[in-house]
Amino acid sequence: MKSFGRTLLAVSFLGVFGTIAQANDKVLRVYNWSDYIAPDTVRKFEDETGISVVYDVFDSNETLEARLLAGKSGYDIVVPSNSFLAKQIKAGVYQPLDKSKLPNWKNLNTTLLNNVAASDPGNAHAVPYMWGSIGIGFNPDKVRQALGADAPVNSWDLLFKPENAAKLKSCGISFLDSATEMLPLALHYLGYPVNSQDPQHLAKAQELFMKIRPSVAYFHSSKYISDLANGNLCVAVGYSGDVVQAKARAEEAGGMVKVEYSIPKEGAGSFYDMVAIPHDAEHVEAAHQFINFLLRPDIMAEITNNVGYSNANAAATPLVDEAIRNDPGSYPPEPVLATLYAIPDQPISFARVMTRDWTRVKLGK
Ligand code: N2P
Repeated sequence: MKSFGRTLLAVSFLGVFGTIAQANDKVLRVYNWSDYIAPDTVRKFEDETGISVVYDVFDSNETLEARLLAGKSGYDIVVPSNSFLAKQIKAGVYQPLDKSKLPNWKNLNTTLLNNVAASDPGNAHAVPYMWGSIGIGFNPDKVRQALGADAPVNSWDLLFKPENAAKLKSCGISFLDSATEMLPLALHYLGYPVNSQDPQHLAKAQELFMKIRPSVAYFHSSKYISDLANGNLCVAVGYSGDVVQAKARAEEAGGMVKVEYSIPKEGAGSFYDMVAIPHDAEHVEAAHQFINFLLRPDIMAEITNNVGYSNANAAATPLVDEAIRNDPGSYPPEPVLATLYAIPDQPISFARVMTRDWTRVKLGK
């Protein structure tokens, strides 16, 4: 009886621990940008693998980096932009990928892989996911009402000339809330190198924003999608695919509100967002399974079709909706591509200086 009891105890003990071990293997914690996946991507992965995904979102590299540098993030998959990746790799934030577990790696666009190898030599730590530009999302009817038929929607003058910003104030202007993306935009507009660390250049960039600050409704990196779609904003400096999504939402709502995206003639910032596994991830096997799943052409094409960003998967291109492939916001033509600049990769210490200056811009003092 006694021994039966002990066996029972041992069995239940094993059972409990077996369940815990299994539960650990069957979980994946993902931290991705908001509005950056198809509605059923995660469910499909869960159905196919039996792994349950905890899916959280952020809307700026600054937020993600704060989580990563604070210590254990708790995530198995994160998606930094290439401008943040290199320094995070150097800081030991990521583990190398086990490419033997990523047979779908072969689907990636090799030119693009070479480009991102500048931030991650040998593509050892990260997989390119999507890329895009930071341009102007606008409501053509409202902008023309405020500035006339010749409104310079193809130029950053639309926002950086205080007289234009003042006329747009009543219909709403927003900027992204990201020092590392918005200050280089002002530097570029002023003709300074986008990666300038010269305090005088930075002061001028700050001044440019200060002059139009009274006309800005808000600084936020995701809210503008619904505000553009609902007609609550007339100009938003935003991410290409997010504006494409705003346009799609406005059309679905009946098409009363019009939304367009412009890459200004002076050029715009571009980014590659990269999928990586933190060094202290607990579910490394599941993380590789998820990355390999994302690298499937059908899965990747479905994501692009829903979020409006170009992906890095050559094999997925024929599966991308023609409307998206022909949308110059999502897939800019060659001459426009040539005007894009890479968002600079700044050391953590200088990024802090930029964040301090940006906080002053937001406060308006
Ligand atoms: C998704 C924004 C992703 C692009 N909402 C910025 N890296």
